[in-house]
Amino acid sequence: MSKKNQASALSESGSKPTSANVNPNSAQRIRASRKNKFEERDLLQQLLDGNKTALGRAITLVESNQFSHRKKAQQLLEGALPYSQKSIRIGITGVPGVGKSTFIESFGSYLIQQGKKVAVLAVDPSSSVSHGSILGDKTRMENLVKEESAFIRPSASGSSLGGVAKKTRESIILCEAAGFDVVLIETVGVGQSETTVHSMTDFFLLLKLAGAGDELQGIKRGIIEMADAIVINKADGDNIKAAREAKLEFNRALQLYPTKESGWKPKVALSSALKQTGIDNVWDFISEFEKMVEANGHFQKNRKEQDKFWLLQTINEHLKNRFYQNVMMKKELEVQLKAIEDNKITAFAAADLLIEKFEKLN
Ligand SMILES: Nc1nc2c(ncn2[C@@H]2O[C@H](COP(=O)(O)OP(=O)(O)OP(=O)(O)O)[C@@H](O)[C@H]2O)c(=O)[nH]1
Ligand SMILES: [Mg+2]
Repeated sequence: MSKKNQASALSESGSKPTSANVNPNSAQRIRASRKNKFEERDLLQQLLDGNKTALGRAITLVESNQFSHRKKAQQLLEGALPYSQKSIRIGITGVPGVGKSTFIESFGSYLIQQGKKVAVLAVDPSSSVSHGSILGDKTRMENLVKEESAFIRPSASGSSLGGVAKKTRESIILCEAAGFDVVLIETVGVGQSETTVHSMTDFFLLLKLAGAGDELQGIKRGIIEMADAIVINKADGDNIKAAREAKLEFNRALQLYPTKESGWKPKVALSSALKQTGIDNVWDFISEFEKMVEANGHFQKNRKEQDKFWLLQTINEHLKNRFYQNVMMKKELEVQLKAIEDNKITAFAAADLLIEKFEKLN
Protein backbone atom coordinates (compact mmCIF):
# COMPACT_ATOMS: atom_id res chain seq x y z
CA MET A 1 0.00 0.00 0.00
CA SER A 2 1.42 3.41 -0.88
CA LYS A 3 1.92 6.04 1.79
CA LYS A 4 -0.77 8.18 0.23
CA ASN A 5 -3.34 5.41 0.50
CA GLN A 6 -2.46 4.78 4.10
CA ALA A 7 -3.04 8.37 5.01
CA SER A 8 -6.45 8.41 3.36
CA ALA A 9 -7.40 5.15 5.03
CA LEU A 10 -7.15 6.97 8.33
CA SER A 11 -9.77 9.48 7.42
CA GLU A 12 -12.25 6.89 6.20
CA SER A 13 -14.87 5.62 8.53
CA GLY A 14 -15.54 1.91 8.48
CA SER A 15 -13.63 -1.02 9.80
CA LYS A 16 -10.70 -0.34 12.05
CA PRO A 17 -7.29 -0.48 10.43
CA THR A 18 -5.17 -3.23 11.90
CA SER A 19 -1.46 -3.23 12.44
CA ALA A 20 -1.26 -5.37 9.31
CA ASN A 21 -2.25 -2.27 7.36
CA VAL A 22 0.87 -0.48 8.41
CA ASN A 23 3.79 -0.66 6.09
CA PRO A 24 6.79 -0.95 8.45
CA ASN A 25 9.08 0.90 6.06
CA SER A 26 6.89 3.93 5.74
CA ALA A 27 6.18 3.87 9.45
CA GLN A 28 9.90 4.03 10.06
CA ARG A 29 10.27 6.87 7.65
CA ILE A 30 7.45 8.73 9.38
CA ARG A 31 9.23 8.34 12.69
CA ALA A 32 12.56 9.36 11.22
CA SER A 33 11.11 12.51 9.71
CA ARG A 34 10.24 13.73 13.23
CA LYS A 35 7.77 16.18 11.82
CA ASN A 36 4.90 16.85 14.18
CA LYS A 37 2.30 16.26 11.52
CA PHE A 38 3.60 12.77 10.92
CA GLU A 39 4.05 12.05 14.60
CA GLU A 40 0.39 12.82 15.16
CA ARG A 41 -0.62 10.53 12.32
CA ASP A 42 1.56 7.83 13.80
CA LEU A 43 -0.02 8.32 17.20
CA LEU A 44 -3.50 8.07 15.71
CA GLN A 45 -2.60 4.87 13.90
CA GLN A 46 -1.17 3.32 17.05
CA LEU A 47 -4.20 4.44 19.01
CA LEU A 48 -6.55 2.82 16.51
CA ASP A 49 -4.45 -0.33 16.75
CA GLY A 50 -5.29 -0.40 20.45
CA ASN A 51 -1.82 0.45 21.70
CA LYS A 52 -2.22 1.50 25.34
CA THR A 53 0.94 3.59 25.46
CA ALA A 54 -0.35 5.56 22.49
CA LEU A 55 -3.72 5.94 24.24
CA GLY A 56 -1.95 7.27 27.33
CA ARG A 57 0.01 9.76 25.25
CA ALA A 58 -3.11 10.83 23.38
CA ILE A 59 -4.93 11.50 26.64
CA THR A 60 -1.95 13.49 27.94
CA LEU A 61 -2.25 15.60 24.81
CA VAL A 62 -5.97 16.33 25.31
CA GLU A 63 -5.35 17.06 28.97
CA SER A 64 -2.63 19.57 28.21
CA ASN A 65 -3.45 23.24 28.60
CA GLN A 66 -0.66 24.28 26.23
CA PHE A 67 -2.00 26.10 23.23
CA SER A 68 0.16 24.21 20.71
CA HIS A 69 -1.08 20.91 22.14
CA ARG A 70 -4.73 21.91 21.76
CA LYS A 71 -4.47 21.93 17.99
CA LYS A 72 -2.74 18.56 17.85
CA ALA A 73 -5.30 17.16 20.26
CA GLN A 74 -8.11 18.45 18.09
CA GLN A 75 -6.68 16.74 15.01
CA LEU A 76 -6.26 13.53 16.92
CA LEU A 77 -9.84 13.65 18.18
CA GLU A 78 -11.18 14.28 14.70
CA GLY A 79 -9.28 11.27 13.44
CA ALA A 80 -10.48 9.14 16.33
CA LEU A 81 -14.13 10.17 16.29
CA PRO A 82 -15.32 7.97 13.39
CA TYR A 83 -14.02 4.95 15.27
CA SER A 84 -15.60 5.72 18.63
CA GLN A 85 -19.22 5.31 19.82
CA LYS A 86 -19.12 1.54 20.02
CA SER A 87 -19.04 1.29 23.77
CA ILE A 88 -21.21 1.49 26.81
CA ARG A 89 -20.27 4.29 29.18
CA ILE A 90 -21.01 3.57 32.80
CA GLY A 91 -20.86 6.19 35.57
CA ILE A 92 -20.10 4.92 39.07
CA THR A 93 -20.58 7.07 42.14
CA GLY A 94 -20.87 6.76 45.91
CA VAL A 95 -19.51 8.28 49.09
CA PRO A 96 -15.82 7.84 49.98
CA GLY A 97 -15.19 4.35 51.30
CA VAL A 98 -18.30 2.78 49.79
CA GLY A 99 -16.03 0.57 47.70
CA LYS A 100 -15.99 2.18 44.25
CA SER A 101 -12.40 1.27 43.49
CA THR A 102 -12.82 -2.25 44.84
CA PHE A 103 -16.03 -2.61 42.85
CA ILE A 104 -14.32 -1.45 39.67
CA GLU A 105 -11.54 -3.96 40.30
CA SER A 106 -14.03 -6.84 40.57
CA PHE A 107 -16.43 -5.62 37.91
CA GLY A 108 -13.64 -4.80 35.47
CA SER A 109 -12.02 -8.20 35.94
CA TYR A 110 -15.39 -9.88 35.42
CA LEU A 111 -15.97 -7.95 32.19
CA ILE A 112 -12.55 -8.90 30.89
CA GLN A 113 -13.42 -12.55 31.54
CA GLN A 114 -16.46 -11.92 29.34
CA GLY A 115 -14.11 -10.81 26.56
CA LYS A 116 -14.55 -7.07 27.04
CA LYS A 117 -11.92 -4.37 26.94
CA VAL A 118 -12.34 -2.06 29.90
CA ALA A 119 -11.19 1.53 30.32
CA VAL A 120 -11.43 3.28 33.68
CA LEU A 121 -11.47 7.06 33.93
CA ALA A 122 -12.32 9.40 36.77
CA VAL A 123 -13.89 12.77 37.34
CA ASP A 124 -12.60 14.16 40.57
CA PRO A 125 -13.13 17.84 41.21
CA SER A 126 -11.17 17.68 44.44
CA SER A 127 -7.95 16.43 42.88
CA SER A 128 -6.87 19.87 41.73
CA VAL A 129 -6.94 21.04 45.33
CA SER A 130 -5.49 18.06 47.11
CA HIS A 131 -3.29 16.90 44.23
CA GLY A 132 -4.56 13.47 45.10
CA SER A 133 -6.64 11.37 42.82
CA ILE A 134 -9.49 8.97 43.33
CA LEU A 135 -7.73 6.50 41.13
CA GLY A 136 -4.43 7.19 42.78
CA ASP A 137 -5.12 4.12 44.84
CA LYS A 138 -4.33 1.71 42.06
CA THR A 139 -3.56 -0.76 44.84
CA ARG A 140 -7.31 -1.34 45.03
CA MET A 141 -7.16 -2.32 41.37
CA GLU A 142 -4.18 -4.54 41.75
CA ASN A 143 -5.40 -7.22 39.37
CA LEU A 144 -7.10 -4.95 36.88
CA VAL A 145 -3.96 -2.87 36.24
CA LYS A 146 -2.14 -6.04 35.21
CA GLU A 147 -4.75 -6.99 32.63
CA GLU A 148 -3.83 -6.52 29.00
CA SER A 149 -7.47 -5.61 28.24
CA ALA A 150 -7.70 -2.91 30.89
CA PHE A 151 -6.71 0.72 30.72
CA ILE A 152 -6.78 2.78 33.91
CA ARG A 153 -6.27 6.51 33.94
CA PRO A 154 -6.25 8.64 37.09
CA SER A 155 -8.39 11.73 36.98
CA ALA A 156 -7.32 14.76 35.06
CA SER A 157 -6.59 17.76 37.17
CA GLY A 158 -8.01 21.12 36.33
CA SER A 159 -9.05 24.39 37.82
CA SER A 160 -12.76 23.79 37.20
CA LEU A 161 -15.14 20.87 37.00
CA GLY A 162 -16.04 22.06 33.50
CA GLY A 163 -12.42 21.81 32.43
CA VAL A 164 -11.96 18.36 33.94
CA ALA A 165 -15.23 17.21 32.36
CA LYS A 166 -14.20 18.34 28.90
CA LYS A 167 -10.95 16.41 29.17
CA THR A 168 -12.79 13.34 30.38
CA ARG A 169 -15.28 13.54 27.50
CA GLU A 170 -12.42 13.69 25.04
CA SER A 171 -10.62 10.85 26.80
CA ILE A 172 -13.76 8.70 26.43
CA ILE A 173 -13.63 9.19 22.67
CA LEU A 174 -9.97 8.22 22.58
CA CYS A 175 -10.60 5.09 24.68
CA GLU A 176 -13.41 4.03 22.38
CA ALA A 177 -11.29 4.62 19.30
CA ALA A 178 -8.63 2.39 20.89
CA GLY A 179 -11.20 -0.41 21.02
CA PHE A 180 -12.31 -0.22 24.65
CA ASP A 181 -15.94 -1.27 24.67
CA VAL A 182 -16.77 -0.63 28.31
CA VAL A 183 -15.80 2.73 29.76
CA LEU A 184 -16.18 3.08 33.53
CA ILE A 185 -16.14 6.59 34.94
CA GLU A 186 -15.69 6.85 38.65
CA THR A 187 -16.61 9.92 40.63
CA VAL A 188 -16.87 10.75 44.25
CA GLY A 189 -20.01 12.63 45.23
CA VAL A 190 -18.58 16.09 45.56
CA GLY A 191 -20.44 19.17 44.37
CA GLN A 192 -21.77 18.81 40.87
CA SER A 193 -19.51 15.95 39.87
CA GLU A 194 -22.29 13.33 39.83
CA THR A 195 -24.45 15.41 37.54
CA THR A 196 -21.44 15.95 35.32
CA VAL A 197 -20.68 12.24 35.07
CA HIS A 198 -24.36 11.46 34.55
CA SER A 199 -24.37 13.77 31.55
CA MET A 200 -21.54 11.87 29.86
CA THR A 201 -22.61 8.27 30.49
CA ASP A 202 -25.25 5.84 29.22
CA PHE A 203 -25.83 4.08 32.53
CA PHE A 204 -25.49 5.52 36.01
CA LEU A 205 -24.67 3.32 38.97
CA LEU A 206 -24.99 4.46 42.57
CA LEU A 207 -23.10 2.47 45.18
CA LYS A 208 -24.58 2.54 48.67
CA LEU A 209 -23.89 1.06 52.05
CA ALA A 210 -26.50 -0.50 54.24
CA GLY A 211 -26.61 1.42 57.46
CA ALA A 212 -28.70 1.80 60.54
CA GLY A 213 -31.81 3.92 60.32
CA ASP A 214 -33.44 5.51 57.34
CA GLU A 215 -31.60 4.35 54.22
CA LEU A 216 -32.71 7.34 52.27
CA GLN A 217 -31.17 9.83 54.61
CA GLY A 218 -28.04 11.54 53.56
CA ILE A 219 -28.65 11.02 49.88
CA LYS A 220 -28.35 14.20 47.92
CA ARG A 221 -31.46 15.28 46.14
CA GLY A 222 -31.49 14.24 42.55
CA ILE A 223 -29.07 11.35 42.84
CA ILE A 224 -31.82 8.76 43.05
CA GLU A 225 -33.47 10.25 39.97
CA MET A 226 -30.22 9.88 38.08
CA ALA A 227 -29.48 6.30 39.12
CA ASP A 228 -30.22 3.45 36.72
CA ALA A 229 -29.16 1.01 39.40
CA ILE A 230 -28.52 1.24 43.11
CA VAL A 231 -26.04 -1.34 44.27
CA ILE A 232 -25.73 -1.94 47.98
CA ASN A 233 -22.12 -2.89 48.41
CA LYS A 234 -20.37 -4.72 51.26
CA ALA A 235 -23.27 -7.16 51.39
CA ASP A 236 -21.09 -9.73 53.10
CA GLY A 237 -20.43 -11.12 56.59
CA ASP A 238 -22.53 -9.53 59.30
CA ASN A 239 -23.75 -6.95 56.86
CA ILE A 240 -25.94 -9.22 54.74
CA LYS A 241 -29.14 -8.82 56.74
CA ALA A 242 -28.92 -5.01 56.80
CA ALA A 243 -28.12 -4.99 53.10
CA ARG A 244 -31.22 -7.02 52.29
CA GLU A 245 -33.35 -4.62 54.31
CA ALA A 246 -31.78 -1.66 52.54
CA LYS A 247 -32.60 -3.28 49.22
CA LEU A 248 -36.27 -3.57 50.17
CA GLU A 249 -36.36 0.02 51.29
CA PHE A 250 -34.76 1.35 48.11
CA ASN A 251 -37.09 -0.74 45.99
CA ARG A 252 -40.04 0.74 47.84
CA ALA A 253 -38.68 4.27 47.47
CA LEU A 254 -38.06 3.85 43.75
CA GLN A 255 -41.74 3.07 43.20
CA LEU A 256 -42.47 6.68 44.10
CA TYR A 257 -40.37 8.10 41.30
CA PRO A 258 -41.82 8.76 37.86
CA THR A 259 -40.78 6.50 34.97
CA LYS A 260 -37.53 7.57 33.37
CA GLU A 261 -37.42 9.01 29.89
CA SER A 262 -35.51 5.92 28.82
CA GLY A 263 -38.42 3.75 29.91
CA TRP A 264 -36.04 1.89 32.20
CA LYS A 265 -37.07 0.99 35.72
CA PRO A 266 -34.05 1.42 38.03
CA LYS A 267 -32.90 -1.76 39.71
CA VAL A 268 -31.58 -2.44 43.18
CA ALA A 269 -28.94 -5.09 43.76
CA LEU A 270 -26.58 -6.35 46.42
CA SER A 271 -22.90 -6.83 45.90
CA SER A 272 -19.72 -7.60 47.69
CA ALA A 273 -16.92 -6.07 45.73
CA LEU A 274 -14.49 -7.70 48.10
CA LYS A 275 -15.92 -11.24 47.86
CA GLN A 276 -16.90 -10.69 44.24
CA THR A 277 -20.54 -11.61 44.63
CA GLY A 278 -23.43 -9.96 42.82
CA ILE A 279 -21.09 -8.54 40.20
CA ASP A 280 -22.47 -10.64 37.34
CA ASN A 281 -25.94 -9.55 38.32
CA VAL A 282 -25.02 -5.89 37.80
CA TRP A 283 -23.71 -6.65 34.33
CA ASP A 284 -26.94 -8.51 33.54
CA PHE A 285 -28.92 -5.35 34.35
CA ILE A 286 -26.69 -3.22 32.22
CA SER A 287 -26.96 -5.60 29.26
CA GLU A 288 -30.72 -5.66 29.66
CA PHE A 289 -30.75 -1.86 29.81
CA GLU A 290 -28.56 -1.61 26.71
CA LYS A 291 -30.84 -3.89 24.71
CA MET A 292 -33.90 -1.97 25.75
CA VAL A 293 -32.61 1.53 25.02
CA GLU A 294 -31.12 0.47 21.72
CA ALA A 295 -34.46 -0.96 20.67
CA ASN A 296 -36.49 2.06 21.76
CA GLY A 297 -34.03 4.59 20.34
CA HIS A 298 -33.16 6.18 23.66
CA PHE A 299 -29.49 5.18 23.51
CA GLN A 300 -28.71 7.27 20.44
CA LYS A 301 -31.12 10.03 21.38
CA ASN A 302 -29.52 10.41 24.78
CA ARG A 303 -26.01 10.56 23.32
CA LYS A 304 -27.09 13.23 20.87
CA GLU A 305 -28.69 15.21 23.70
CA GLN A 306 -25.48 14.87 25.68
CA ASP A 307 -23.44 16.12 22.72
CA LYS A 308 -25.66 19.18 22.43
CA PHE A 309 -25.40 19.78 26.15
CA TRP A 310 -21.61 19.59 25.99
CA LEU A 311 -21.46 21.92 23.04
CA LEU A 312 -23.25 24.55 25.12
CA GLN A 313 -21.18 23.77 28.20
CA THR A 314 -17.95 24.18 26.25
CA ILE A 315 -19.04 27.57 24.94
CA ASN A 316 -20.06 28.69 28.42
CA GLU A 317 -16.78 27.58 29.88
CA HIS A 318 -14.80 29.26 27.13
CA LEU A 319 -16.63 32.58 27.43
CA LYS A 320 -16.36 32.54 31.18
CA ASN A 321 -12.62 31.91 31.05
CA ARG A 322 -12.11 34.69 28.51
CA PHE A 323 -13.90 37.12 30.76
CA TYR A 324 -12.42 36.17 34.11
CA GLN A 325 -8.89 35.54 32.90
CA ASN A 326 -8.60 38.83 31.06
CA VAL A 327 -6.21 41.08 32.97
CA MET A 328 -8.15 44.23 32.21
CA MET A 329 -11.48 42.68 33.14
CA LYS A 330 -10.01 41.47 36.41
CA LYS A 331 -9.13 45.05 37.31
CA GLU A 332 -12.51 46.39 36.16
CA LEU A 333 -14.26 43.74 38.20
CA GLU A 334 -12.35 44.81 41.31
CA VAL A 335 -13.42 48.41 40.70
CA GLN A 336 -17.09 47.44 40.37
CA LEU A 337 -17.01 45.16 43.40
CA LYS A 338 -15.67 48.06 45.42
CA ALA A 339 -18.35 50.36 43.97
CA ILE A 340 -21.02 47.93 45.12
CA GLU A 341 -19.53 47.85 48.58
CA ASP A 342 -19.64 51.66 48.68
CA ASN A 343 -23.27 51.67 47.52
CA LYS A 344 -22.34 53.57 44.39
CA ILE A 345 -23.89 51.23 41.85
CA THR A 346 -26.39 48.38 41.65
CA ALA A 347 -25.25 44.86 40.81
CA PHE A 348 -27.08 44.88 37.48
CA ALA A 349 -25.73 48.24 36.37
CA ALA A 350 -22.22 47.10 37.30
CA ALA A 351 -22.68 43.89 35.34
CA ASP A 352 -23.94 45.81 32.28
CA LEU A 353 -20.96 48.09 32.48
CA LEU A 354 -18.50 45.23 32.71
CA ILE A 355 -20.06 43.32 29.86
CA GLU A 356 -20.03 46.43 27.70
CA LYS A 357 -16.32 46.89 28.40
CA PHE A 358 -15.68 43.24 27.67
CA GLU A 359 -17.51 43.40 24.36
CA LYS A 360 -15.44 46.38 23.28
CA LEU A 361 -12.32 44.30 23.85
CA ASN A 362 -13.40 41.67 21.36
N1 LIG B 1 -16.41 -6.06 53.57
C1 LIG B 1 -16.27 -5.40 52.44
N2 LIG B 1 -15.36 -4.40 52.35
C2 LIG B 1 -15.24 -3.75 51.17
C3 LIG B 1 -16.03 -4.08 50.06
N3 LIG B 1 -15.70 -3.23 49.04
C4 LIG B 1 -14.74 -2.42 49.52
N4 LIG B 1 -14.45 -2.74 50.80
C5 LIG B 1 -13.44 -2.09 51.67
O1 LIG B 1 -13.83 -0.75 51.90
C6 LIG B 1 -12.70 0.11 51.92
C7 LIG B 1 -12.86 1.24 50.91
O2 LIG B 1 -12.88 0.69 49.60
P1 LIG B 1 -12.52 1.54 48.32
O3 LIG B 1 -12.72 0.65 47.17
O4 LIG B 1 -11.21 2.20 48.46
O5 LIG B 1 -13.65 2.65 48.37
P2 LIG B 1 -13.86 3.93 47.44
O6 LIG B 1 -15.32 4.16 47.34
O7 LIG B 1 -13.09 3.77 46.19
O8 LIG B 1 -13.23 5.07 48.33
P3 LIG B 1 -12.67 6.50 47.86
O9 LIG B 1 -11.73 6.27 46.73
O10 LIG B 1 -11.99 7.02 49.09
O11 LIG B 1 -13.85 7.34 47.47
C8 LIG B 1 -11.49 -0.78 51.67
O12 LIG B 1 -10.91 -1.11 52.88
C9 LIG B 1 -12.09 -2.00 50.98
O13 LIG B 1 -11.35 -3.16 51.20
C10 LIG B 1 -16.98 -5.14 50.18
O14 LIG B 1 -17.72 -5.50 49.27
N5 LIG B 1 -17.06 -5.76 51.40
MG1 LIG C 1 -11.54 4.90 45.27
